[in-house]
Amino acid sequence: MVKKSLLSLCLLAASASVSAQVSFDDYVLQMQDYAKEKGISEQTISTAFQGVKLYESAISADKNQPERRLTLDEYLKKSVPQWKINQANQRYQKHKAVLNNIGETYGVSPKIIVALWGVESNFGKFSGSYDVISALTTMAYEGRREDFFKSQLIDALTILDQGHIERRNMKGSWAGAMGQSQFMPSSYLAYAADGDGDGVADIWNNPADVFASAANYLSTVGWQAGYRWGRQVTLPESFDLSLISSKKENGKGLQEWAELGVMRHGGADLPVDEISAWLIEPQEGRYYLVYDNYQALLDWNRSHHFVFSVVQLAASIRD
Ligand SMILES: [Ca+2]
Repeated sequence: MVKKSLLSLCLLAASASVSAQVSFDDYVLQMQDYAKEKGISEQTISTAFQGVKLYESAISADKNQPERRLTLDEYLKKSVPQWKINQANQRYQKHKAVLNNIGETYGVSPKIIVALWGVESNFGKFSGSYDVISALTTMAYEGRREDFFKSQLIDALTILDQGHIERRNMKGSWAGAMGQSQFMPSSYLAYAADGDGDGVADIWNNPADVFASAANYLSTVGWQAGYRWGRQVTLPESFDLSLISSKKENGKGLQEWAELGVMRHGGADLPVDEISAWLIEPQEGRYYLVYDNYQALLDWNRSHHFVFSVVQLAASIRD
């Protein structure tokens, strides 16, 4: 009896966590008030929320993200297939002049820009067809990360308010990542840039704007022109593995690593440079010393697997 009532209490609690909120329609009204408080114009609010809808598919996508963590090799096999390498090379050749120009302006590697484009949206072919205002409102309503998505929603409304894109063209992923660079609205406001000089940062349709926006992002978060992202290394026997860290703050100068016996993969000496590096092990038994540029990519997406996809795809591009 006790057990049974406990069980029904649990069931009640479980259903309450899903639907304790107001209805979606009422939630939309709350968001409109919230947007007004945040200074979004009446006109934008009235048009932006017209026809806003609950995306059940976004909620299930959010709940069904893969749980099993693939090894780095398994992940790279899926994320950097041969056809994507071929595409990256074709796109690089096609847009070479623009890419080199933008790469020079921002001090960012053109190959990394193309690789980001490929990993994020398959070179603009898959940038998401969700209505961004609806997707963000849905994710805020779902509630798992309500504060984050409410803040992204306000940023999306700000983008509309500032006239960067028309409401009906503001498309993205189920989580609200927009355009060919898959920028969240906050990233758009912080980093979107105009690559072709027409005064608009159109990350949805214009490759030059996509490249400039990605380059602007990386250079702003600390990309160092002329440096690589890192390199695979070999550790000496009886190395202190507690020095492995996923945090840049635990970096040391290359010279220090050399004194600890760390070598390039294959056994040659590390290069001599003042640059700080930190030691990661993205797959068991495989070690890399990584630099500021790795951190810049990690800032873009906190997944080490993501960063390795980008650098591997970039490395496959020939001049
Ligand atoms: Ca433009």
